[in-house]
Amino acid sequence: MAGQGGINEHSKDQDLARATVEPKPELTDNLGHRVSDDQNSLRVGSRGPTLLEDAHLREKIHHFDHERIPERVVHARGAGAHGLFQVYDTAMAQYTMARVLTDPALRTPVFVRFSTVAGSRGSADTARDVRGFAVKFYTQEGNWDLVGNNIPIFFIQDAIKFPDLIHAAKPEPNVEIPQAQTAHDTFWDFIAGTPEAMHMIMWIMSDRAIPRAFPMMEGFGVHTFRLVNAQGASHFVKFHWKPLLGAHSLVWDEAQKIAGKDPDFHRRSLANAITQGVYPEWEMAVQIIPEGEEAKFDFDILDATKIIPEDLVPLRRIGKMTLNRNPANYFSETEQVAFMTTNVVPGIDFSDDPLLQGRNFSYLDTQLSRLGSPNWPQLPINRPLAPVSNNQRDGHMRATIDPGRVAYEPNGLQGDIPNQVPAARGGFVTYPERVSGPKVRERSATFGDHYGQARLFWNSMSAVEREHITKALQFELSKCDTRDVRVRMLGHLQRVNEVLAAQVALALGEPTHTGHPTATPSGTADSAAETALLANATSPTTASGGLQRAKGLSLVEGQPGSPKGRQVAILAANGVDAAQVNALKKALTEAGALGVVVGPHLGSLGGGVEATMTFANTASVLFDAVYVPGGAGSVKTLMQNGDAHVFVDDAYKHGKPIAAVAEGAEVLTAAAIGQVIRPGAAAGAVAPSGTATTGAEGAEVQTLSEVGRVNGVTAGGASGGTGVQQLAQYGIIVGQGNDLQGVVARFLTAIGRHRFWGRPDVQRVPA
Ligand code: HDE
Repeated sequence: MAGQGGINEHSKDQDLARATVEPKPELTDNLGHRVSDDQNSLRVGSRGPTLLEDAHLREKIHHFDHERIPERVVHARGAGAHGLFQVYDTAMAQYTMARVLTDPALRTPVFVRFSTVAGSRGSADTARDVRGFAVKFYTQEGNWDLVGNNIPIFFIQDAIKFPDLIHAAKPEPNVEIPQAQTAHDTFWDFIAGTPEAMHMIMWIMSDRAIPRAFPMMEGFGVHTFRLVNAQGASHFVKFHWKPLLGAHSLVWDEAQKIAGKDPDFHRRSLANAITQGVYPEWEMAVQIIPEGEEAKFDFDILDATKIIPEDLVPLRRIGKMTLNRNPANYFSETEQVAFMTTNVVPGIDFSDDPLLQGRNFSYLDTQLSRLGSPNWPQLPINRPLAPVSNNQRDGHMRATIDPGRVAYEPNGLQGDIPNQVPAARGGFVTYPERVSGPKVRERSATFGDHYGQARLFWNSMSAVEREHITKALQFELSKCDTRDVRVRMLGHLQRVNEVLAAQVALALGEPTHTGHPTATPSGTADSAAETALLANATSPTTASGGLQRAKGLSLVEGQPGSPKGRQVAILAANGVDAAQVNALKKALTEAGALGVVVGPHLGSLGGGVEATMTFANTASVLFDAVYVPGGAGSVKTLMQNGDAHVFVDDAYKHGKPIAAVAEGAEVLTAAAIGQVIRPGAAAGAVAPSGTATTGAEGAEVQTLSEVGRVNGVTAGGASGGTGVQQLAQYGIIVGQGNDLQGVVARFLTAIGRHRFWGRPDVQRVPA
């Protein structure tokens, strides 16, 4: 149904269709001349020089020479999608007059662009970085851009430091190394001198900075904005996006490997999800703070380095965004889209957050430099659905024809139109905030606490998440060449948490300053001993509203537990048991997930099973789980295939669910993990819940080869023996062909849990 103003969810698609040109049978140049020869340039004789007269050659190469525009100075690497947003009800009308947030009949078209920040346009998707999460709503009152990130805070408090931050994070200017990484001297040198960044450092060293997929990321408007209702009353607001698939992450070893195996991992999976009809969805949530109540917090709501904990101001879920169409042309849509924080509609306004204020200058400026003309709002992806009418004319690449001799106001010749629109008829009026004070270059004392919320975030993490932050810092700082930079950072970490600082110090070969026990840092896998130490390592908070922990920060909290959106590798070769393949594929499809058969070659593996990927063209890290069906011939081939072993070893190491049916379990036994799960070996491991234990539970774990035996003994039993149950706790599902439905059901439940941390002896897996 068309909403008021005639805009509905299809309106932007129809608008873009007007600019879309389908290929036609006859080749022409750009001015419509039909081309008879597109193979040979015009030359004197067949071996002679080329003629200047060859207008076709010149035009073709002229266009090619100018096909690039400057990439974004930040957020250069991105992927976009179209969709719609709809609020649930009229409840927000008490806070805002923005129709997009108050009229549940409106299905407002949106274009969303996700991005990394530091890397160039061709960099890998899985770099450790903040992700941009920019939403353009094409509302009947003009475009509203919510240009946010997947982390709710930022590195700096004042826009004046942004160029410094970005210069430090980008490749070092003398050698342009390293690409899309913060693990280098200049970034950490800047951070070591910027204590206000410490809260953000905790977030970007956490799993949030290596998301599994764009649709599995939260989004945040970051700044405090302002809502204004029809009576002119104002409330402060924070915007959030909550993914319906839950928020999930990669592990660092995996993220690095994906960067090589498929640098387009996130971009590809977004496009595939939409093609498959598994449409990414987020609920919009808001935190509302009545004007006048902002002073009750022991932090400043204008300080973008602080969250407002959900425990203090609850989230209200007010509407849903669905992405359901891929762009037709990357350049025209995803590359040319121009977001601006200043794009707001009546009912939404700014706060005095100095970072937001600075952004409000920047985005207009950057569009000119990237798109080259003040007429960039006329580009199809940027032009609003709301009507445009003003006295602006001319400029490079003006696309409209604005008739008549009147291009000024006031005028009598044209009846003084276009004319101003009073607020009562929808004209935007800035909220008349009362401000006064001396002109100063000063930061408010209320912005002064730089460590309190860093500790709140740290405290709110599970043991495994603390381990991941610790390992990320060990990695990043160990890549800094300059010792002084490393040591200065240790000083800051000491103020966040002593045990954290000590563990990072050990990895850097520096003395620890703690009376706590320490554990020797390990390699690429989680260290059970380190995780156990970190489990109890908390620090007293400040600037956190009296909270020691806050809701909604840990990624292990409140996730939906559905396998939707996941991709499972089915390892198979000729002779695979087709029924076992089909049972899983069917169950996955019904759950909105995908099973992909990976074989030694593409095509038929017998019994109607088709391999669509090969051991050479894909890898374990590109999947969420691994399944090994039986079939004697298939299993025999896989047992001798080192790539199949790496598939299950990597999956084990990265905490991913693994399932094997019948003889399929022998592939697990033949891989390195067949050697690492043994009685007693799990002492000191972390139980699947993420809490540290010392062994008793783990000690019962059977070796995988014993599991194979148990399976044999209990063939026909529903769940096998103790060993099978123990393994299931670690997300390893084994069973017989006659319990196929049971295996599949348990596997899907395990996939819904995403990861199983604290598997025994994970450090020994050479993946
Ligand atoms: Fe941006 N930022 N930013 N930023 N930002 C840009 O605008 C800037 C900041 C964010 O997908 C640029 O069109 C300044 C915070 C996203 O096209 C530029 C400051 C947040 C995107 C710019 C910030 C963001 C950008 C580069 C400090 C999270 C990508 C190209 C005051 C709330 C949008 C462009 C897209 C892009 C400036 C800080 C998010 C240069 C000066 C904080 C998601 O204008």
